[in-house]
Amino acid sequence: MKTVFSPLHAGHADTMELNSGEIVPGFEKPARAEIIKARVESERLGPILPPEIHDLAAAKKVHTSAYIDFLPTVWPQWEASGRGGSAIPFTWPTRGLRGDVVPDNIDAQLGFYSFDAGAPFVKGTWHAIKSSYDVALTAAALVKAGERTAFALCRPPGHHAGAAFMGGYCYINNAAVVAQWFRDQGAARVSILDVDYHHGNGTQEIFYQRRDVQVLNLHADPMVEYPFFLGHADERGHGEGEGFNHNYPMPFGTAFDEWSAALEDACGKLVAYAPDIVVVSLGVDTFEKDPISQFKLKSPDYPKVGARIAALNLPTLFVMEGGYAVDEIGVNAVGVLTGFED
Ligand code: Q9C
Ligand code: ZN
Repeated sequence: MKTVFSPLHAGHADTMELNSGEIVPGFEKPARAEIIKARVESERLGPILPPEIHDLAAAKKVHTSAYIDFLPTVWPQWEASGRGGSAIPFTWPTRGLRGDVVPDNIDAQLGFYSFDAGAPFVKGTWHAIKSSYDVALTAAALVKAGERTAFALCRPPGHHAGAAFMGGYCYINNAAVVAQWFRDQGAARVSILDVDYHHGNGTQEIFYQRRDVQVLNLHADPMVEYPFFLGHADERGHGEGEGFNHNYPMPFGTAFDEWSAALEDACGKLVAYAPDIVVVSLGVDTFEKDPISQFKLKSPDYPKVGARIAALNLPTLFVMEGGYAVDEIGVNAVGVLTGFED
């Protein structure tokens, strides 16, 4: 399997985040992608290719044009306001406030285009976001050209980003971008299988009223876990999209037996939908030692996940999402991929 990777992710570094009452170094850090890349090499998964550079047209098919145009302006606006550190929003246009006017102030704009304080900007953030997008589209093109599978080693991740919001370490929704791109390249139906520990709220929001992209989400119950405000089992899609969104919320402490039963059910829904292509939002924060998560998957479980996805016997693009147990992130993420190929 070919991997697409860009070193430009590394400019998105030294971020800060609010965690349990303290401002701490960001969990979503450059070592994540570097360790996965090193494991791709040591396991001889296949060649590692640089991304082709794309314009932003494909991003604007799933995000609003205003949101995408905003992203490259953040750091220049922040610097012009005389500050360093991490550009992080602190106020949001919640219920009862005006959500229809984009203010001139950069702090206000950050709140306008986000749902939380979890998508910080530093100097290199925009170029990392853009490289992650280029990585996803380049890997998608490999599958379109006839490869059975490919690995988009994206960083930053994407599944929390919606049509007009960032959050949860995510800015451009890479999985949504490539799903739409496959549709535009002639795929009749695309399934997105999101196995990240957190609900892919952005992906769900983008496709909620559509039937041409099926969204299957396995995650921690939003009653008790981030992102909290989406991801319940009764969210099944709306309008034309009704019946094409499937959520599998699971309790803290979920181990592979229970988790794989949900995967099995999701695979049944996927097969019934008969997509032309599967996009896997590949998070490995389901791991028992993940520092911000509460599931109990073990390293030997990940190849089984890959094998189950391979048994679908469909062209499959893996798009990297979360996973914060850095020491084991390479073993676990690449474990899914080698399990797929075995
Ligand atoms: N500061 C992904 O896995 N956690 N995003 C908030 C800890 C946010 C996770 C509490 C987790 C976001 C792509
Ligand atoms: Zn996650």
